[in-house]
Amino acid sequence: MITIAIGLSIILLFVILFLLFRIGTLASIFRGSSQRAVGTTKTSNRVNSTLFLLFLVIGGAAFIWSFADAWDDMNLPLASVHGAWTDNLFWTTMIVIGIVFVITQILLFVYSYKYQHKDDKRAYYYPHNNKLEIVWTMIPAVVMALLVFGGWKTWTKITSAAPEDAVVIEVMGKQFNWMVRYPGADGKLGVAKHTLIDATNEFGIDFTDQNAMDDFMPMEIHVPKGQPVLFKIRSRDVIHSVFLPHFRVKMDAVPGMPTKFWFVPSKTTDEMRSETGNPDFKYELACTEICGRGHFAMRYILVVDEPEDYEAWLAKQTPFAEQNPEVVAKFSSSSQQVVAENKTEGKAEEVKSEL
Ligand SMILES: [Cu+2]
Repeated sequence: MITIAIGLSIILLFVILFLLFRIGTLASIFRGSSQRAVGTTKTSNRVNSTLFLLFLVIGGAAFIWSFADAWDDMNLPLASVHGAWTDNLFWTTMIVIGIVFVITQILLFVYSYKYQHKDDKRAYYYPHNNKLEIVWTMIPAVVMALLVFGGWKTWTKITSAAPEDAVVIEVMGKQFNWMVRYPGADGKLGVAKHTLIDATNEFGIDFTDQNAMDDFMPMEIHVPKGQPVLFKIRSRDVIHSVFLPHFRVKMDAVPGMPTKFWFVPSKTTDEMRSETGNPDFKYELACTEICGRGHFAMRYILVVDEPEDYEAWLAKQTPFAEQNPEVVAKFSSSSQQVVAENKTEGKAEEVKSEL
């Protein structure tokens, strides 16, 4: 309510200023001011230049307020190794462009006020200066090149191939929830095909593939602290986006194009609870692509365990095939034709899931 009232007051202020400006302009026309002929009046210049200053003050205040208001959301506690590199890059860029932004905006609006039209003033004719142009072209070019180079180096490091011993987890987005699959004891995800998706087999897993027999789908993601975790990401319908803000992980889930992201969690959920002082703290996997009406509901909990707790959790999980023998039975009882089809098409899928 207060926000609406403030918004309305600001709009009203601008309307009043505009009306004052109009009155000033009309009054000067009625006075028969000769300055009207050259397309300007004293009042309009004064009003416009003052508005520039006003805009600088209000805009500056809004700029500072937006930062202050969003500060906690922008600075979530960090829980991954590569997150420190990302944050470093983000803040370096933010500080450099922030300083330039503030200086240029102040100069822009203050000069507009200072050098408003005055009849007794003439502009200084200064058409060209090579040295000045070289300086103001080279400095931004070098700074931008350094920022881009830094970004490229960090991006290369973050998107390098995952270590061999990474914990592999498949994350699949669909309207409107995430589904997660672990490869089980063999460490290999079974082949999945979109043609096999139905109400009982939401991943479209091909149970003629032996690697699929120990795959399991938990209700929460568990990962061990200090070990690399590789997300193999896909989507079943539209574009979704995997977002784990505390880990600085963000990667689109694109239908027909598997993506991946690997990271090393550096703080367990319990450690984060004591750091934030919030006993209910939970890491969250959110969708950060507006993917439809139920987008807001795409939330999945991620738990970072100490390695031994993670092993204990793993040992408690039951493979999907064991829990749903009737789904697997459909594969064994179906005709040899299905098996033959899978043999040929399965290869292509396997290549994809290796990505
Ligand atoms: Cu989504």
